[in-house]
Amino acid sequence: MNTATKLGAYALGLAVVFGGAAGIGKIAGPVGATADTGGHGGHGGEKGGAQSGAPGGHGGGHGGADTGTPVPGGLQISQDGYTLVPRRTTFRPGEPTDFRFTVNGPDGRPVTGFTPLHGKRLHLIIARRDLSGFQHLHPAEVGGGVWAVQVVLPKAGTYRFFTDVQPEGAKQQLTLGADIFAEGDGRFTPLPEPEQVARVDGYEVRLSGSLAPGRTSRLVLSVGKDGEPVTDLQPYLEAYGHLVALRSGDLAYLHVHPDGEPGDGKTKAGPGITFYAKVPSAGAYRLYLDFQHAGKVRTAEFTVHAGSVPQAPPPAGEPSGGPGEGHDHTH
Ligand SMILES: [Cu+2]
Repeated sequence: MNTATKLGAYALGLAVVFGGAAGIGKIAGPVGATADTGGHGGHGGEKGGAQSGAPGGHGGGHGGADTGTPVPGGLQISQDGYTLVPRRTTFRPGEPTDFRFTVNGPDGRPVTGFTPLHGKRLHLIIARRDLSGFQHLHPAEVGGGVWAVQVVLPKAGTYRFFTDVQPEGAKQQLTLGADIFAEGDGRFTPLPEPEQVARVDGYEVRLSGSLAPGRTSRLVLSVGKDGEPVTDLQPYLEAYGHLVALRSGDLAYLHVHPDGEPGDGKTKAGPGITFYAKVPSAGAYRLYLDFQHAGKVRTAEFTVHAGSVPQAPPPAGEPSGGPGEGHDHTH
């Protein structure tokens, strides 16, 4: 916590890494009133509405709001010439399995040089496609750029594996994602409704703040235990908390860093951990907070809606207000 390089990394990380460093500059730049920000009014249904994106825009400042938007992390298995290559893509559910993979570089060979991100050269994040079953692991490099870690996929289904890395020579931090399958019939769980409090292992974590699409939002997560605030959180990966956000529907990956770090003379060891997050669109997100207390890392999970979550229109011809045929919509 005392090296200048780490501080540098954090200065970058203070805001948000969404699809790499390219997003960072946007935060400081002018955030204009794009059509979508906070858009409650957008329901109009007038025929002019379809083509709302006025060409040209206002000066150069925006850099073309749509075309300049970086693709969120985690959606691609290959980006900027770097590719996530798993040695296996199928698991048996519930069985501890040696999972090995490489990150191959533009020359097609496994990358061996990585710049550490919050103290680790590689982070492996796993979530089931329904956003359940979150895991945050740190594989070991076993030589030649091959990474290995024991993984259990608890239930049948499709999982997304993300590697968070900064290969030496890469322009930016990369989050590469690959689908991995746990064989068998999987039942998918609907995303839990938004709640302000998450409970894990006797801890309760309270979320305040909200996510606004396209804008930087401040979130505070407060950790309590047995009704008392926790004020002796332990540093984990050079912070008091790590927050990952995944977008429901495509698992776009957002890695959010806390405001401040242990040992900077102003960041307290709880109960509140402050984050700045910028989500790229309206929608439902699942937040996963890793925090360490009494020697153990735990994960608190929240569903958060940014803006108004897009809704599909009812099927054409369905009588409005009437019960759908064959479906039991209890209300
Ligand atoms: Cu990690």
